[in-house]
Amino acid sequence: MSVVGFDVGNENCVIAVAKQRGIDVLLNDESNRENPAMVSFGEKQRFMGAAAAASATMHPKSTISQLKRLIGRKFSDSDVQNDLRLFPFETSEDSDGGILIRLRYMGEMQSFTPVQILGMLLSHLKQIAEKSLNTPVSDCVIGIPSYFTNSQRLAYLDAAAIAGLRPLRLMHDSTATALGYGIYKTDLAANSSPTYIVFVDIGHCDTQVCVASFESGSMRVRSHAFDRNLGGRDFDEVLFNHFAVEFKEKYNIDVYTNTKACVRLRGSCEKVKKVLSANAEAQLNIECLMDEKDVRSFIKREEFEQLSSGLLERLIVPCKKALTDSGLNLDHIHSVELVGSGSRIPAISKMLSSLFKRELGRTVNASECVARGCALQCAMLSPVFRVRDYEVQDSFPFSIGFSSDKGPINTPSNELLFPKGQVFPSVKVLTLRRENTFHLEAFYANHDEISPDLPTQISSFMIGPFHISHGEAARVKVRVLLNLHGIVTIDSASLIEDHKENMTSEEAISENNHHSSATKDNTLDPSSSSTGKEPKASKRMEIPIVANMSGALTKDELLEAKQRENSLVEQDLKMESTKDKKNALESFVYEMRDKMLNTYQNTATESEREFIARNLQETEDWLYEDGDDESEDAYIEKLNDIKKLVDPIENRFKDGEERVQASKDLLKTI
Ligand code: ATP
Ligand code: K
Ligand code: MG
Repeated sequence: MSVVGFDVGNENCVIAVAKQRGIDVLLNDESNRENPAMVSFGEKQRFMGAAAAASATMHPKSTISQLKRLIGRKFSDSDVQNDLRLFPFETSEDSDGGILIRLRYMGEMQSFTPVQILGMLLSHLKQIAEKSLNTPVSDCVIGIPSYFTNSQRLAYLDAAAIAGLRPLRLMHDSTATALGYGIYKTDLAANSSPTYIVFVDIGHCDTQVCVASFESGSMRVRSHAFDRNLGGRDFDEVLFNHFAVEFKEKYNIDVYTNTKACVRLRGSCEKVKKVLSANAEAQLNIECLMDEKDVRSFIKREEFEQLSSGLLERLIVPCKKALTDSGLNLDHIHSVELVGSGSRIPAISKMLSSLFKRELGRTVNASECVARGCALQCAMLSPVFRVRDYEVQDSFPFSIGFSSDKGPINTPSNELLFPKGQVFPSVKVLTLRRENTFHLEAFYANHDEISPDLPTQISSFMIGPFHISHGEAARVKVRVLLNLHGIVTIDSASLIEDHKENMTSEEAISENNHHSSATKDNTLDPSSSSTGKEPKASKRMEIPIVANMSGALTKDELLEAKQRENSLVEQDLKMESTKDKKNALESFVYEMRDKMLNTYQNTATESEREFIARNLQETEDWLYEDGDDESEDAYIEKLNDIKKLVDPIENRFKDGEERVQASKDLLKTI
C-alpha cells in the first residue's frame, strides 16, 4: 500500500510519495513535477493535466481550470460570479443552487458539476501515481486551503470518492508546509521556548498565511489568515487589462468580446509576468490575436510594479492578521518562509521583507512543500508506515456554534462549542434533557470570519426517535466532533436513564478537547467521551442520528457520479486504443512502402510491387480523408486487408532467408 500526498492547486498539482528513505515528488509522462490543474473535453475524449493544457487553445470553451474556485459553492455567490466572468466555459445554476459547467462533448451539450470535474482531475493524479509506483493508490492526504467551508470540504471528499481515493485527512495547505518544515528540524532543544515561524503561501488565486510554533517533537499552528481572492492570477489580470486597453487604442480590437482572444492574451500576460520576475522588461507578441491582427507590445518591470501596487498593499492584510491572531509580535518570530509560485514576483518578497523587517527564509521548497507535507502526514496516519513520533496540532480558523430547538448551546463558560482557533480534531459532549426527537444545527458563529457572501448554516442533525420509560431523569448525550478534515459531525447520541434524580443543571457540556496528535488516527478513544460520571444504575441506549450535511452527495448521487465517471473513462480508453490502431495502420503503410523498395525488391515481382504500392497509397489517402476519424474496427480491418496482400511476399522472403542460412550452416559444418 502506498502513501501519497496531493497538492491540488488552482493552477498546478503536485504528487508526493513517502518512501522509506524520504519523500519523493513524482514525475508525469512529460517528466514534469507539476501537473496543470486542467480537464479538457475534446470532441470524443477527455484530456487531463498536461494533455488538457495542450488542448486548451483548441477547445477553450470546454477546458476547465481553477476548479477549486467553484467547488462546494453556490452559483449566486458573488465570488463565484466574479470568477465566472473570467472563465471561458459556460455555466448555469443547478436546481439546488449549485454550479453546472456546460460544454459540448460527444456532439451534444452536457452538464457537469465541479465535484465531478474535480473527481476527474484527482483520478488523473491517482493514475500518475499508480503508474509511477506500479501499485494501486487509495490512501492519501489532500491539501486544502484553511478557509474552506464545511461544504467545500465535503465536496472534496465526494470528488475523492469518485476518483477511488480515500483521504485519511484533508489537510490545511500551510499546516502541511509547516509539518514538512518541522519534522526535519532536529536542532530544537527539548526545554527551550518554542520557535515561531510565519508561512506565507501565494498561489494562483489565493494567499494563505499561518503562524506555527515548533518544539522538539511537536508543532502547533497558532493562527491561519488568508485572502481568498488574491494570488498570481490577479497580477496577470492587471497586465491583461493594461494591454486590453492599449490594444483597443492601437489596433482597434476589443479582446473582451472574444473568448479565444481573452484566453490567449491572459496566457501571454502570465508569461510576461514570469519574464518580469527575472528581467527588467518583457516583450509581448501574439500573432493573429483577433480580426486577423498581430499585436505586439512591451512593458518594464517598474511599470508592472506600479500597476500592481494595490495588490501588494492587500498582501499586508492577512500577514498582519495572522500575527495578531497568534498573539505574538514581530520580535517573537524566528523567520518568515515564503512559498507558492505566485510569490516569485520580486516586488512581493521586497514588500514582505520590509513588512516583517527581515530577510525571508528559503528553507522550504516553494512549489512542492504542500504535497511533501501531505505525504508525510499520510505516512504518519497510515498503519503501514513507521514515522518517528511527531505531534501536529492544527487550529480551526472559524468559530462554530450549535443550537437546538431550545436555542443556542454554549459551554459553561458561555463560549461557543468550537471557538475560532480551536485545536482539532476535537470532541465535545453535550448533555441535553429531551423527551423526544429533536434537532441540532451547526453554524458559523461569526459571519465576518467566513465571508459575508457565504451562508452561515453548516449542517443539521435529527436525533431520534427514542422512547423514555420514566421521564425526569432521562438525559441525551451527544458527541459532537470537529473531525480531522475540519468537518462537523455528530458521532453518536445515547439516551441515559437514571434510577434516581441526579441532574441538577438543565443542559451541560463536557469539554473534551481531544488534542489528538496527527500520529494517531481520528477514531477517538470512546472512554474519553464519558467525563461526566455515570451513576452506577443508569441505562444507556444508542439513538439514531440523521445528518443533513449540506453540500455532500447522497449515496445514490455518489453511485451515479461514479458510474458516469466509469463510462467516461471507458470512452477515453476506447479513443486511446482507436488512436493506437490508427497509428499502427499508418506506420505499417510507411514501413511496407520502404520494404517494398528495399528489402523485398528481389522477392516481389514488378506487378506485385505495383499492386501493393497502389494499395498502400489508397490506404494512406483514406487515412487522411474518410478514414481520419473512423472506428477502431475499421482500422483493424484495413490493416488486416493489406497484410493479406503482403503476407505471401513476406513468407517467400523468409523462406529465402532460411535457405540462405541453411546453406551457410552447411558450409560451416563442412
Ligand atoms: P492555489 O494555491 O491558488 O490553489 P497553485 O497552488 O496552483 O494555486 P502555485 O503553483 O503555487 O499555485 O502558483 C501558481 C502561480 O505562480 C501562477 O499565478 C503563476 O503565474 C505564478 N508563477 C509561477 N512562476 C512564476 C514566476 N517565475 N514569476 C511570477 N509568478 C510566477
Ligand atoms: K501547487
Ligand atoms: Mg497552492
